[in-house]
Amino acid sequence: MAIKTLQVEKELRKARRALDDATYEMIRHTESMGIDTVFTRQAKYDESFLGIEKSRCYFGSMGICCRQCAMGPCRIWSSELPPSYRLSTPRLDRGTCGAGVDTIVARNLLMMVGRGTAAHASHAKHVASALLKSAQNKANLKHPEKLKSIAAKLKLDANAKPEDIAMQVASIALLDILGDEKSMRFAASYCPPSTVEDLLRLGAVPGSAGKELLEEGHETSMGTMADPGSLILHAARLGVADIASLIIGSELQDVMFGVPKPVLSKIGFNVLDKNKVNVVIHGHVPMLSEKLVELSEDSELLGKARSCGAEGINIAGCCCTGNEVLMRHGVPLAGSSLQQELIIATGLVEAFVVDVQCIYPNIENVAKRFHTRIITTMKEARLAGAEHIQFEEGNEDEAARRILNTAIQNFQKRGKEIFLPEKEAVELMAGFSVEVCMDVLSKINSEDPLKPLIDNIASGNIYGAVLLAGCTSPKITADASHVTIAKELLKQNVLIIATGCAAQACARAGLLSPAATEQYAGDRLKGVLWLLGKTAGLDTPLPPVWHFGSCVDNSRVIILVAALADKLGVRVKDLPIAASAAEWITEKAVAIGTGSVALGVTVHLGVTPPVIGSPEVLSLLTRKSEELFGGKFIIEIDPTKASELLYEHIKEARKKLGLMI
Ligand code: BF8
Ligand code: SF4
Repeated sequence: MAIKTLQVEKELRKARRALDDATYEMIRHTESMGIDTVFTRQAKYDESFLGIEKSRCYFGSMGICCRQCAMGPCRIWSSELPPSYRLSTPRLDRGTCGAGVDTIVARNLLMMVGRGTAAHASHAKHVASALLKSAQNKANLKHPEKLKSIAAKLKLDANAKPEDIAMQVASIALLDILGDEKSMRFAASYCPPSTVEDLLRLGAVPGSAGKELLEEGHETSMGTMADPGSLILHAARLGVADIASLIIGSELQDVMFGVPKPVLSKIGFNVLDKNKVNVVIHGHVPMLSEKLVELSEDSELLGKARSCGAEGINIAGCCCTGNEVLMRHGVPLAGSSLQQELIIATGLVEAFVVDVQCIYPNIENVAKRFHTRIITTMKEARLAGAEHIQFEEGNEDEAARRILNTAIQNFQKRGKEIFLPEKEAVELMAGFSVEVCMDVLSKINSEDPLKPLIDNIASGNIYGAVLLAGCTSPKITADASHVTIAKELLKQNVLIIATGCAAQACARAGLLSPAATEQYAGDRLKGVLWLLGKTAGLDTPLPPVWHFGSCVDNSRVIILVAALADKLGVRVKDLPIAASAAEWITEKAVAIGTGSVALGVTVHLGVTPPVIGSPEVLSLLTRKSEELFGGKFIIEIDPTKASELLYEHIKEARKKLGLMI
């Protein structure tokens, strides 16, 4: 069965490369200019030559390739491989060292989870170090309330001076990331006690993220851990370390930059302004971008922009850094990770500023065709030909001014090759957070804010909730899987929460607007969204898809889910909820997905994971994990079928809880 999923992917992407009309138009525009993008490169893998498919490597797709040592690389024979592969590969079910297919697949998966966790833990480290520095400098902490709530979770004295709490919180966070600890305090403090019990029993409570990563590096080195079960258990432990790292990053960013509140904004290439200096910010760590947003209204810089003939400075976001500044300031989004090259190809970007993660190396090549200056800002993510303006905790002001000055000076060099698609930018509402939910709910029941939510779930007005998370993928029709799943489930009164590029896909399809509630939500859900909208002081319903932020903000959803499980006295696995990474791409998505499964969440994957070559690993992830952790992966490439499976999962949970089905 397994390899069929690769064929389904191919059929889906043949239909259309991107669901969004504006993206589609930009792809055609770049093709007409001979500019190479992620979409054209993906298409090359679909070509045939003399009847031979130039497909992606099937060994890699199935996870059955090992290049851990110089006796290899080794590739394992499988009856599922296409004939040409079978003929050119020795019929061996082991590598030269004797590693079997299950070891190789499990080892490869653990390494993916490791890299994803390293990315999030490194992000968390930057944020914790910045908080520590602010506390040491006795800098004014803008959001002491949030700090108090973190202190309460960590069982610290919430009434101590803010800088003392900040110092303790940051120190605990840094120990969780780099210390030689037995268990991560953020994991143990934020997960429901029943989950912590389960994880302890299974040996899946992580030491620090760094310690787990060190052991992961050791275990996956040649000739070390060969037991697939132990490798997968370590992946689960690292996944939990990943979730704890998300919590650190997201919670501490709220302390420094504020808890998001509902904001109205837009998404689309047309948020770029022909009359202004356009600066696009892309990546994940929002510390420098916060400053760029602030200084885009600085009178001295605005004066300089005007003297260069521009009407002002326009900041637009891309991917998760974009989500961060959208959530806190309403900064419009130009696009998601997949659109990064297309954004530059509008010819309207003076500076494309990147921090870390999901940055395509090819942006340099696209930028060379225009006047756009690519500026890297963090030591972890440099591009050989780009200008580097180093951001360090504490030099934000200076670095941001240099960047904006560079962009302003570049405005006059803008060329004539400007192109914007016809489709206008789409309006959206973002800025959902746990605090916002509790605030609105407490207006309905101040004594017990979760009660109205639970009552509506119990009655079936909210049949369940699904988190759409992760990336958008060119391996299928980009955006289409998220949007299909959202629309199908909304009809069935399932509330949709979205983060990362998935939220942006929903936004492009108009699902983040109150008007979408009328169009797509089932009647019962519509009633709840109207009630919440009115309670929040709006004269519209809330949108049917709630934008909960960037990928690190998946932690917000975990915190909400933990609160619900706690309140109901049930385990996370018993709740009528699920998650879907329908178009996942990155190792980070694998880490978050694995961590979520370990916490008891069922996670759908809509792009074939590189584990299908091992029946044992496949079974561990899609079946046995449910017995052990309560959560499991569902692999289904067709989004309509995936919606049915997610709905069935929720229905089953409702049945077990004795709720109306
Ligand atoms: O961390 S969804 S493509 S941007 S990995 Fe990357 Fe995937 Fe987008 Fe945000 Ni998340
Ligand atoms: Fe081959 Fe074993 Fe070396 Fe992997 S570790 S490349 S399976 S010999």
